[in-house]
Parts: sequence; C-alpha cells; structure tokens
Amino acid sequence: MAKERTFSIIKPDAVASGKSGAIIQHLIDGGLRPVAMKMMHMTDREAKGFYHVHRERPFFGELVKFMTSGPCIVQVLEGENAIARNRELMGATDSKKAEAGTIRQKFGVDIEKNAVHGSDAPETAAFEMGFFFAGKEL
Ligand code: FUP
Repeated sequence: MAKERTFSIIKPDAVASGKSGAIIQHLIDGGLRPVAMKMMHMTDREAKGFYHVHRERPFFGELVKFMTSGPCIVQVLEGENAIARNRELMGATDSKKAEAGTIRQKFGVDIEKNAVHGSDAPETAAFEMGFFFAGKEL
C-alpha cells in the first residue's frame, strides 16, 4: 500500500472539552502521523466554503454555526492508505451510532458534535488540504 495524505479537523466540541491531545494520540497510534497542524477559529466564509457540497442540505446553517463556534485544529495526516484509515478510526458520522472504540464514539456527542472531520476521497482530500494549508506548510 502506498503512503497517502488526508485532511482532518478536530472540531470545536472536542477542542473545547479538552479532547484534542487524546484524539491526536489515537490517530498516531492508528498509524497516521501529523505532517501539518494548526489551531484556528473558522470564519463564517471559511466554514461555508469548506462545506459547500452540503450547502443545499437542511443542516447546513447549523453546521456552519457549530464549526464557527470556537477554535478547531486542522491537520494533514500521512500514513498507509491514510484516507480510508482515518475514516475507519473516526467511525460513523453520528457519534451515537459510531462503533465502539472509534474517535467519534469515544469523544463525540451526536451527529453534529461528532469530534472530527476526515476527507472521504483523494479529490476531497486535495481540495481540503489546499483550502487550509499553503504549499510551503506541507
Ligand atoms: P462525514 O463524512 O462522516 O463527516 O459526514 P457527512 O459528509 O455526511 O456530513 C458532514 C458533516 O455534516 C458531519 F460531520 C456532521 C454534519 N451533519 C449534520 O450536522 N447533520 C446531519 O444530518 C448530517 C451531517
């Protein structure tokens, strides 16, 4: 398997409740090494741009409000099969339904406050990394 990069966010709920360190360690233990990382407070414009694929969905407004509610940590992770591996470590979207031992099950609350984001395909990973990181940071 080839080494790959993916994009990850530790969302405002998890940062606010002090889970960032445990989540980063969980990712590292799962084989994903952070190669770029920064804490930021997303603007309304950034959140709308990042989640533009969801702009027609009924939860879009709430999602943007939540993602701009406090600081988050954006990261680029590297490892074997990183995109799929990260999704596996994250678990299902809804923290209430996520598999035992996954990040969302351990550190999230519900379908909105679900602790982490992870790219779902090579195209979205490339878009998302470029959205928050300049080439010189990677
Ligand atoms: P995921 O790829 O698992 O992050 O899930 P989606 O791309 O389907 O959804 C993106 C984000 O929208 C989720 F992380 C949380 C939010 N969401 C809601 O708030 N309500 C929903 O019903 C579905 C998704």
